[in-house]
Amino acid sequence: MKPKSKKILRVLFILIVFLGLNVEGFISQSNYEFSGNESWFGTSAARTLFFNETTAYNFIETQLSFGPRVPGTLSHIECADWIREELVDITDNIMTHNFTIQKYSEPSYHCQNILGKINPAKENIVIFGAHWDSRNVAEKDTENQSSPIPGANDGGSGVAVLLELARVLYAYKDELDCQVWFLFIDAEDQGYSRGMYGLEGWYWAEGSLAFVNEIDNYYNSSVEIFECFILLDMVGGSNLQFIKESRSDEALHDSIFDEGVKLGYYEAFPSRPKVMAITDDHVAFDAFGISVIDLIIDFVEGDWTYHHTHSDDLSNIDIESLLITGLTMESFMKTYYTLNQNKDWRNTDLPTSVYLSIAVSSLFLVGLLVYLILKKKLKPKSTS
Ligand code: 1BN
Ligand code: ZN
Repeated sequence: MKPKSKKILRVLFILIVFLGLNVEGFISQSNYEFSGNESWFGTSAARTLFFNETTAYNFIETQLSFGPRVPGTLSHIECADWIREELVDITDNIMTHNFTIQKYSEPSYHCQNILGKINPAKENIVIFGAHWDSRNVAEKDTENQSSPIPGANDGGSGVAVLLELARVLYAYKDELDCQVWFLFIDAEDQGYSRGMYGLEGWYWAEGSLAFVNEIDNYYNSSVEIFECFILLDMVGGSNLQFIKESRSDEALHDSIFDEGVKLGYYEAFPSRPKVMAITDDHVAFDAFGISVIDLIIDFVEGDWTYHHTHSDDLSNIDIESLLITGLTMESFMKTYYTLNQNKDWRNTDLPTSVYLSIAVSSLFLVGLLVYLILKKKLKPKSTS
């Protein structure tokens, strides 16, 4: 091969490698596939988000000020009225789903699911849900097991994040390409555990079941489509670490965890989360055919040990956990619902970045092949 041809080939080879590495680098950066400690990125990305953790914390405080939100109590009615009042300025319309629960010869209880809608004229619907009732017993405490718990985390935190999320999303609702429902679910937390019912004979998640049974009264099934149901339960405790709830949709789970990691929240959204099946408000929505996720901690063996005890109070709320959850939810909405990127969460296609990486790698291999062929062809024939 002539020295000039050799030089051209060498330059060509270096160019191919350089281009390949750069495009790969750009792709992994644009998808935030970081490794190691990248918290600087979390700080800068978070600046474009508006979720305020102090506002959310104050929402928990207000709920606790009513007393335990147990169906059949005045505190329960007062809290429902307060949620509706809060929704007036941060949603476009508010509906109440009234229902009753009556078991055996027990009294009948009036319950209410409260729904606040943003952008009700849009076609696709994202639902954020949280239960707002609190448990009537403390079966996991060593004392006063028959009296109700404060429910700061179990109940209070989900409601608080939903209200603050509604406030921030409402402010830029015109940029969203979907409806957002904020569903405050009653009667979730009175089921049977360790020999005790919250309210005699009640199942877990009665409120979501009642709502889904009558969901046709809240949307027009011929023009509106459900995107997903995102349940927040116990999102405000210290040492926040979410699990992979096994009924949750894989694609939705992965996208939400990726969103958290993108913001630098590696501990809250671990790469290998514990897998657990939890009976919660997402079950009824899943059975209805909506993609769901239950964003929840391991309340059985995890680090937050106050579940269904009297210590589920403000002293065991970590304001940072409210921020982590709120920012991740807001970021998720910005990523998937501001650019007409509505996604089919049940379709578990590989992410675009994977296809792009494959395309770039193929390009690199083709280039390498061309180089090797040309090198062989241009090689001067041996004269001996
Ligand atoms: C989850 C959070 N649950 C109540 N609050 C449901 C549940 C609790 C189901 C304990 C089984 C046992
Ligand atoms: Zn509970």
